[in-house]
Amino acid sequence: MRKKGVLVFLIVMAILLVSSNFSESQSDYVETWVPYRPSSEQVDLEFWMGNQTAYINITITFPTAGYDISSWGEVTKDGYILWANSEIWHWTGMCAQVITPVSHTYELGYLESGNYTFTFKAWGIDIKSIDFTVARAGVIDLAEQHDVAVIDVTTSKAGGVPMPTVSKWHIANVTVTVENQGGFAETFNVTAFANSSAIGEQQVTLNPGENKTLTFIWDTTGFSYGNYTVKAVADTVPGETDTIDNTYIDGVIKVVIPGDVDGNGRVNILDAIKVAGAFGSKQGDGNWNPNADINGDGVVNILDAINLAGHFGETV
Ligand SMILES: [Ca+2]
Ligand SMILES: [Ca+2]
Ligand SMILES: [Ca+2]
Repeated sequence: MRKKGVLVFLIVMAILLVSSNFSESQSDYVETWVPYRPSSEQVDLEFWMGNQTAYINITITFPTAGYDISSWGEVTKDGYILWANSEIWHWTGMCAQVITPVSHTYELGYLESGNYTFTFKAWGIDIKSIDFTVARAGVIDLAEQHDVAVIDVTTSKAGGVPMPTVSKWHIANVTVTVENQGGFAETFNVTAFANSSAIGEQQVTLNPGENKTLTFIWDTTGFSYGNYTVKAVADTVPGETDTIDNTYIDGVIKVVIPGDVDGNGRVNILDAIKVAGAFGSKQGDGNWNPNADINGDGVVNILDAINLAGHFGETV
């Protein structure tokens, strides 16, 4: 009897315990926001540099839509250690059962060269860290340098066969691209040359990193027949040390008798055939031949044929 009494007592106690637990969990089960910490597997960190500024992209993948980030935290820095302490919440009530990635970008600002660690925290606890290296060889210098450059020169006769030719008394366009590779806004002159003769000069103002394309029109009227090296020169700006890139040499272009399309020194039937072959074409067309555009107006038409006819049989 005594044994049985103990058993009943235990059963009653067990029932009471279960029911009290049940009622307790029932009463506690309210729909509310509770602090939440993701696991490191849920967090993806990616370091990148842009415009001399360091950034960390973070993506947290939540298992449902029932999460909220009230604060991503401020980036804090102590030497080579950086961190941000976030505040993340989980909704205990009903929510959409969809995997929900949430992304953010931390701006770390300007960092000196070195090896760094960034740690993402939630509610003061480390969740995930990423190590990264900032290598600024030359980059620091760039920001402190004055450096302009000519990065490309091309003419409207580029691609002419067997060499680019421009008819005397007519024009070719010389297209010059200049760039500010330094850290200061610069205003400077750019001069295009045929050999040592200036074709034209233009002033340009460029912000750091900016580039601009300038077009010079080379009128060959005052130029003798023969080969010319086309180049462009950006004037050295105050404080500039890298001056080699201020000059860009495009190549050789030949000033010829109007109509000497192939530049062999005589205007003959072979030149006429080349004009005929490009007749009706303009820049960009399949049969476009820049040399056949004798008057340099961007199309090969009757005006070019007339020009050629006017000099037919001439030799240099
Ligand atoms: Ca330069
Ligand atoms: Ca010829
Ligand atoms: Ca033409």
